[in-house]
This record gives sequence, C-alpha cells and structure tokens, in this order.
Amino acid sequence: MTQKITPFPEPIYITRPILPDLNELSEKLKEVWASQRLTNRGPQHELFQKELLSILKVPYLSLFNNGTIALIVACQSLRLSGEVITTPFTFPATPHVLTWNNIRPIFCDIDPVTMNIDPNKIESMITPQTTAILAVHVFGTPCDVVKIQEVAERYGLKVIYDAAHAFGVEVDGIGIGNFGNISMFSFHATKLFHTVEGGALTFNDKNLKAQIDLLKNFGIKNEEEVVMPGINGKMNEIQAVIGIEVLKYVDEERNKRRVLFDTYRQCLKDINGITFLDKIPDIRNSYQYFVIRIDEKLFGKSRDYVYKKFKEYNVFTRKYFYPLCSDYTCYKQLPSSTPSNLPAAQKIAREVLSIPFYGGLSTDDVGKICNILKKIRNT
Ligand code: T4K
Repeated sequence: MTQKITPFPEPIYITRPILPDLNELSEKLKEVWASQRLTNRGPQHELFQKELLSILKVPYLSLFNNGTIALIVACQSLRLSGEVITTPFTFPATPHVLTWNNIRPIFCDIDPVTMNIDPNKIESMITPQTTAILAVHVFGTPCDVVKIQEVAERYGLKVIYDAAHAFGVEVDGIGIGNFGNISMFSFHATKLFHTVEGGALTFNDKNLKAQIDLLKNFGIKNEEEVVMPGINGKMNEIQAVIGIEVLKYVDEERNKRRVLFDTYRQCLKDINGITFLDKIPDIRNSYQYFVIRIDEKLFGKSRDYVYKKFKEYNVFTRKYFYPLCSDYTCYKQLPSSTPSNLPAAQKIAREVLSIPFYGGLSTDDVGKICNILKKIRNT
C-alpha cells in the first residue's frame, strides 16, 4: 500500500537567503546614515573588502554591484576579443558577458560526471581567434584547474573562472579564487553568501587591481582625468553592510546544509535512477545547490514529469541548467551550438533537477522531499 503524503503547507523553494538580525543590521545602518557616505568606496566597502580577502584566501579582490557586471569587466581588463571557449551548461550571464564584449562564445562539451567544461575537449575548439577560456565551477564543483591551465599556457590563452556558485570552495586548502587570471563570485540573494545583489573579482596579479578598479568606476582616475571607457560596477555601502552582517551567519548556514546534504545522500542512495554528485575528497564544498540527475529509463519517469509532480506537493524545484545556453535563440546558429558537438551537455540538461537546499529546512523536510520523490517513482 502506498503511504499518503500531504503537500507542504507553505511553498518550498530551492533556496532561501540568509537574513541577518534586523536590529543588528539597523545599528550598522545608523553608522552609514551618520556618515552620509552611501557609495563610492566608503568605509563599509573597505571593511567588507578586507574581510573577504581573508575569507576567500586571495591576495587581491574588487567588489561589484553584481556578478554579471564583474564578469564583463573581467573580460575588459584582460582585453579579450575574438572567440572565447566556454560551457553551454550555465546561467545565461556567462555567455552574455562575452557577447556584451563583442566576443563570440564557443561552446565546448562538458564532463559527464562533474558537469564542468571538459578540459580534454577544449583544445579541439581553439582557433587563431581564441583569446581565452571562460570556465564555470558549476554548482560549486571545481573545474579541472590544472588541465585547463596546461591548455591555456600551451596556446597563450587567458583563463577566467565564473565562480558564481563557489563561495568558500577550497582545493587542498587553496581558495578557489586563486586559479586562472581572474575569478568572479556572485553575491546574489540566491547564493550561500549574499549582499542582496553583488559580486567580486579575485586575482593574483597586483597590476590588475588598479585596472579593474578604474574600469568599474567609469575610468575615473581623478577629478580631471578619465583614462578609459569604464562602466559603473561599484558596490554601495548598504550592500557592503549587508555583506558584513550576512558573513556572520555563513558558517552556521554551511553546517546546516552539510547535515541536510548527508540526509539527502542517505535517503537518495537507494533510489534507482537517481544520482547526485557526492562530496569530493580534498575539496571544501560550497553547499550552494543540491542537484539530482534523473535517468528516465531507470527511474521510469522523466525529469519534466518529476518537476511538475513536485509542484502538487508545494515543492518548487528548478531545472538548472535547462535549456542549454547553446539552445537560446541568440546562440543557436553558432556552429559550436550544434547538438552533436555537445552530447554530454545535451543529455545532462535533460536530467538535472535542483531540489530544495537551505538551512531553514529540517532533516524531516528533506526526508519528506525524498519520500515524495519515491512516491512519484512508484505511482
Ligand atoms: N554565472 C553563473 C553561473 C550564475 O549562476 C549567475 C547567477 C551569474 C553568473 C550571474 O551572477 P549575478 O549577476 O546574478 O550576481 C537566480 C539568480 O538571480 C542568479 O543570480 C543565479 N545565477 C541563478 C542561478 O539563479 P533565477 O531567475 O533562476 O532565480 P529566482 O528569482 O527564480 O530564484 C530562485 C528561488 O530562490 C526562488 O524560487 C525563491 C528563492 N529566492 C529568490 C530570491 C531572488 C528567495 O527566497 N529570495 C529571493 O530574494 O536566477
């Protein structure tokens, strides 16, 4: 007999933001009010920048109003042009920043396990126009940074990492923001750590700091000199204050998510047709998303069917990342977008489902979500 499962009384989403204590936040905001300094590298911005340098374990960092503008500026600062090799399995921002820089995205297939750009396939996509590789640490899983660097060095290419999902990720104790020429972190409200909207670029080259800081501030060097066509990418004081306050809760949130991860792992391991990326040794996880893959043949139901059925239980999952960027109307006509060039990405985009994962869930909630999945399979 199948057990009756009632829907959740309130909608359950894939994520919920950390909300700092309102009283503590308003105390901090009082300081901002008193100073009347609201943006343009105020004291909160400087304080926040300093804190992040040590948390992300990077030598240089520049704060931004969001991750997308940060990535646009990263491409500008490295003077990229022509073609850049990237992944189709990502959020639209990744290829769009190339287009905004007048660069043609070249889509490379992904690794069937990690879902990150396949380093063994990059070389065959390189042409005389290629200037860089823009790789994404998808769902916080680090790319094969060693192989990517090897290819890049062999062909004189720059490397940018979209680390939007990788806050706090470390490889053998090294902050993920140290790899490649530049890494971009997103501090959007849906991220483990956030500033409502916001982001940062991290890099090891000292010379990039002045260049990037100019580019995000209209190219203004001083009151009488504008030295390059910059943009407005500045993070304001309110965002910085929220960042400072949210930082206080990140470890607690990570710990809660670690427990939920283990609960999911226990409950899902025996469901035929469901797989997920387990913890990787020597990697500090970002606990950003919990993504399952549904093998329709083994599970007996398609990903789209599961997505729809979950809604009947008030559970709102997301199909990150479907459709592939290479299937958007603006990129479909590119030769590299041909599905036969991207077999692993095409398959994975049909299988993935991001399921609820945030500290506000209890282990019972997670148990119930898994039972709903089992019920969907068996009915
Ligand atoms: N590169 C990659 C690989 C990225 O994933 C992203 C952003 C970027 C670059 C660009 O970085 P930013 O410029 O955004 O800094 C969300 C986010 O807006 C986006 O930042 C994120 N990736 C992407 C993966 O997810 P949507 O449109 O799918 O999110 P939305 O609004 O449907 O939210 C998802 C769920 O989160 C909601 O169902 C409920 C919950 N939620 C959301 C918001 C906004 C809340 O509980 N509170 C909230 O305030 O894009």
